[in-house]
Amino acid sequence: MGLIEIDSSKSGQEVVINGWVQAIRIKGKIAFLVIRDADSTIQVTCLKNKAPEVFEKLKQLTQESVVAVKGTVKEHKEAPRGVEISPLELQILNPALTPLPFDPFADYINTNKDTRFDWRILDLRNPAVLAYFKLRSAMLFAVNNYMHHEGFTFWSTPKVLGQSSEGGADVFSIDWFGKQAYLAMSPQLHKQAIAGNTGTKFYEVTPYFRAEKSRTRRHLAEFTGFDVEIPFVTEEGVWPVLEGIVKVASDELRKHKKELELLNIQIPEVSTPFKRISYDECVELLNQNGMPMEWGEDFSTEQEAKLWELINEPFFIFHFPKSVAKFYVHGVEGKEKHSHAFDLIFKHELASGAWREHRYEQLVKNLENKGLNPENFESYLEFFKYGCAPHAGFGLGLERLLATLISAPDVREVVAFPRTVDRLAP
Ligand code: AMO
Repeated sequence: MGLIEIDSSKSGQEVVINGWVQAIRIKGKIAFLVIRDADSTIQVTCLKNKAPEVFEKLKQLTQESVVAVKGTVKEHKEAPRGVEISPLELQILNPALTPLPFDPFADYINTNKDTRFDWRILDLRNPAVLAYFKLRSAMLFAVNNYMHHEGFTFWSTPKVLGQSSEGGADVFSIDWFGKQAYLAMSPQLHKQAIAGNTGTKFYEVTPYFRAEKSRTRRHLAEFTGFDVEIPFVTEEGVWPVLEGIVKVASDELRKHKKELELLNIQIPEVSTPFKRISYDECVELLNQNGMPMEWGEDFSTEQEAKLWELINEPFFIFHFPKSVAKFYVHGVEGKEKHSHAFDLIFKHELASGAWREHRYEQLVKNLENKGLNPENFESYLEFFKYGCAPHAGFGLGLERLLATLISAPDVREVVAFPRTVDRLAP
């Protein structure tokens, strides 16, 4: 039985509870245990004369051991939910070594992050840390539900590829039966293949692998992308979906009062549609506000932060220059240097996307213009030869979305076992 289910209505009943020993206090002939499970805690009060065997066993218990307790529910005014357990039997399912490598119940924000991630199995036992994952799960469930109702089909695409999916160098190479292969940096190539060739509205929630040597609070080497690709639309057709996802996520998170209270946070209200500001306007804004920037470059972290300070609500930056856009992005008709690539900024970049280039000859030119060899993209180029619908889409960084909405200090907080430049274990 889950501890959360035990309340005064169960008073007098015999129950069996399972959990971790969070605290042990022995005072002469009376002992108090605090037992914890994933949702709650309960006090077990053992009197030596009433349950002598349990009392003896209790003395050997170490903090964080796993136990099963059979006992009677008793009303107890001062206890949480007004009840405690009077034990009849105690079974030690697995004793924990002592001392623990660190105290998982200390103020986690001020505990050394590396210690916490080294001992994540203990860290995740802190209800506040666990709250991040309950929120993550609830958010994902709500967003998946939204996608289902919007008529999207959930697909899965390969994570081992014959080429770098983003055409970039930040790619992990692996050995694939004696051939060089790469871990997918995104599902870009195959999501285009699927939306363009099947006509379904594609979405996938998928790992991305990036060999970026960035040691920041926003970068992981393995993270989760929420990917969307829609046939027969340009970027204007995908913006409402992205806005919808962010809004549904924020509305869902706001419902989880217990977790928000534990983390002492509030979720910002999101109102849609988001502002749409062109790349050219953003460059002008920065130049007018003491942060000079060359046209044709990508925004640095500082420049993004400055834009956020000036605009202070989620916004799309559209019509990025071709110099910044990836090879698969459609150019803007009648404008030599602009593309249909966009970013969504919410404090920082949460998503990027584009209207894609679907014309075979133009795609080959795009690859060449980026210094990439079309021969390495032969199988991708085949996707466009036999009637591929025009399409647009985006990739949203799931950890960044969640961390932004719940004001987590670092994206690593919302990954159970983070992978970064410096971390490949546990
Ligand atoms: P992009 O490379 O911008 O676009 O990635 C999409 C989104 O993923 C998130 N992100 C990251 N999150 C954590 N750690 C990282 N190292 C990291 N890098 C990126 C960001 C980013 O906006 N194929 C395109 C998307 C598309 O056009 O559909 C792509 O991968 O939130």
